[in-house]
Amino acid sequence: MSASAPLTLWHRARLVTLASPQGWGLIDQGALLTRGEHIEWVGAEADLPAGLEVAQCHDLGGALLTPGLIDAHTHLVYGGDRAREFELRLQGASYEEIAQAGGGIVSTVAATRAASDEHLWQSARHRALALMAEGVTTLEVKSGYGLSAEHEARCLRVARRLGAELPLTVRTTCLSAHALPPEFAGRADDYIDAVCAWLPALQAEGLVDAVDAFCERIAFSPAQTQRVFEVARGLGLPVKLHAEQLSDQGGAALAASFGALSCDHLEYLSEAGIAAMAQAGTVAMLLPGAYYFLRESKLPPIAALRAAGVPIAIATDHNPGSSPTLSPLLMLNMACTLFHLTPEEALRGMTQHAAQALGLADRGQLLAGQRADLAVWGLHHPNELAYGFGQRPACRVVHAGRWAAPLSP
Ligand code: DI6
Ligand code: FE
Repeated sequence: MSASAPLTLWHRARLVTLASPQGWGLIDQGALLTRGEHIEWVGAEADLPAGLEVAQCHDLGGALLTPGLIDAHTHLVYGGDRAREFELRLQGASYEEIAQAGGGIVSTVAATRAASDEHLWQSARHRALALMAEGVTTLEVKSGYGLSAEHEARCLRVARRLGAELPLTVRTTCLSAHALPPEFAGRADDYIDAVCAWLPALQAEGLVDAVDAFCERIAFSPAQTQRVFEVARGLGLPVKLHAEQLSDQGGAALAASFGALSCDHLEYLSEAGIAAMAQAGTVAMLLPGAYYFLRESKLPPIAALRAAGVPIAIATDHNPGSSPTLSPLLMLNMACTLFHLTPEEALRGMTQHAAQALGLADRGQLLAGQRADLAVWGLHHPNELAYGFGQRPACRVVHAGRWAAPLSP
């Protein structure tokens, strides 16, 4: 924070601070002072310190002001689509059957490898803009559709470019252990060796903030996952895991033993997995879009996660196969209707707890010292964020203390 940067006042707003562990932290007729990229003061307008020298003043006209949304689990960079696979699933084929028959993730890998750099960039940019139009200011982007050193790097470079060219913070995650590419058919351990070998080069190029894997019957075993995590640990990179989505593999406990930032999906999470996550301070990242789109019926153990004090986060899981949504607000709605979260838990899941899932302590609440990443909504009460679906409320975002100009798709 630059102490000499001028002060900016944002006033006539209804603030949703989420400042305490419980409650919205509503401040009617609130105001916020920012200096450079950071929040300097939050409170009731009537309590603004006297004698301030404010360089700029934004009248928000009574709008609702929340922390910028954080979509902490996406697979945003890929080629092609899976609409045909959707039809097959509607006719009765399961996600696992399609994957085992050579469809699923590896069909997106083929389309991604065949896509030009320009196509990957334009399509990812378009998706990022759609998320930003619903309040997103920080976005996690995973690789995992390249599955070779060259194509994983290509996808991660697109992710980095999103952060460089858009008013958006991007955190990248290397998910090379997502599926077995065809050239390694029948040689999963050899593929894991290859992933372990290219990870240091991806990190050296500045492309990796965290490491993820898909630990599942149709993907990689706990032992293979562990090998990738050991390399991550050696490089000082935090880990997270697609765990217990379709079956209980004990992945959550494994990830927790590596101090994972988050375990994601968790429909089949066991009591032991919950205890391990609680102990390690690992966030439970729930993905209602994938649960809905795969027509799952086994709910993640929400009540037990709450009882154990495991922080719950929510994300879009945007990807072409299991969650082709670009609506974070729809995810808030589904977190309530499908997963029985309260609207407040859902919003906290896409702000404060999502920040924790990315290892970012500087965002997710409206507090002095946090980054000035804000979402300004044409709504009256924060419970409306989860209540409507498909309504597209008026929304503008502020990134690092500045209005993000509306960008054309
Ligand atoms: N679990 C998911 O839901 C996504 N990846 C994963 O490991 C789905 C990816 C896809 O089907 O393309
Ligand atoms: Fe995912």
